Amino acid sequence: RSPTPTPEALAWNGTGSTRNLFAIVLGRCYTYTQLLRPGLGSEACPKILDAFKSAFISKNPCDIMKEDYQPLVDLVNQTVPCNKSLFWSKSKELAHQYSWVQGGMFTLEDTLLGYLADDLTWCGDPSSVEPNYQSCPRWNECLNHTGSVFWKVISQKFAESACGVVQVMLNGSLSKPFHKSSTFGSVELFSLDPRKVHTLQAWVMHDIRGNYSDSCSGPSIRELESIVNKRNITFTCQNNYRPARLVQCVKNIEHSSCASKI
Ligand code: NGD
Repeated sequence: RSPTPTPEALAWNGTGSTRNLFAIVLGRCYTYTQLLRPGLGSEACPKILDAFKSAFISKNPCDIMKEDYQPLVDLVNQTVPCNKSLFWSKSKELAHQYSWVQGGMFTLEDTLLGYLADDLTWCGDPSSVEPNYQSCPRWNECLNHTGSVFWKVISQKFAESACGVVQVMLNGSLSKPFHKSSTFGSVELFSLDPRKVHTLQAWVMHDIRGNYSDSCSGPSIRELESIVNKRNITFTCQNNYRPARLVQCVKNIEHSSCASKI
């Protein structure tokens, strides 16, 4: 008799799950709840890992629903203080550097759920109880994608809970700093609650070695302004918000825009 063949995992076009995925997620959970923000309670970490696994293990990675992540989301009730939410689009590195140095602001990745998953790749396979380490779908390979659904769910929750003045850091070195199809433009912006959020402040940051351009008055930011105003939220915009520019200056200290203005 021939041995039973092991079923082949589905093959996708993107890189496979991050090696040691579950150890990394569990470790990050303890780091966050025990060292970075004690008070949230680290006892829940094993349950959080289980809920994360259950969301996608043994499932087709292109067939994940928002509901699959709901048990995970329900385990974490973390609120961000008013005036402290920082959204970003195409400016991840600077937004994270700024929020780390500044200390009091929260990007999504400064909250537990975002911290657990940032920069990781994960997906399952219908024929296995392990993550698929060989390949995962690319973001644009399918709609109900394991990773993109996760970020949609937690980005929406993050934006829904924001209050007071909120900030968004955008990339002014791109011809379109604001994209309606980005997660910020399609999920977060429309999840802000105008009864709680009175102002959206945009910081349009330019690469320090790029040319200066007044992106705040350009068509892309005007489109954002009109969406925000229609939602009854006040809009303000600043080119090269000085505290974030000073973070860029750490690596470019000789640049003229880094000179003291005192
Ligand atoms: O096609 C993709 C792809 N598109 C986006 N991303 C992708 N990753 C792929 N492998 N393939 C991921 O989303 C990538 O890690 C990017 O760094 C990240 C954000 O995409 P970007 O820069 O276009 O900005 P978005 O507006 O779509 O999203 C940023 C906002 C921000 O306020 C966070 O609160 O939405 C939240 N977020 C969404 C998606 C992913 C965060 C992340 C994250 N930390 O990875």
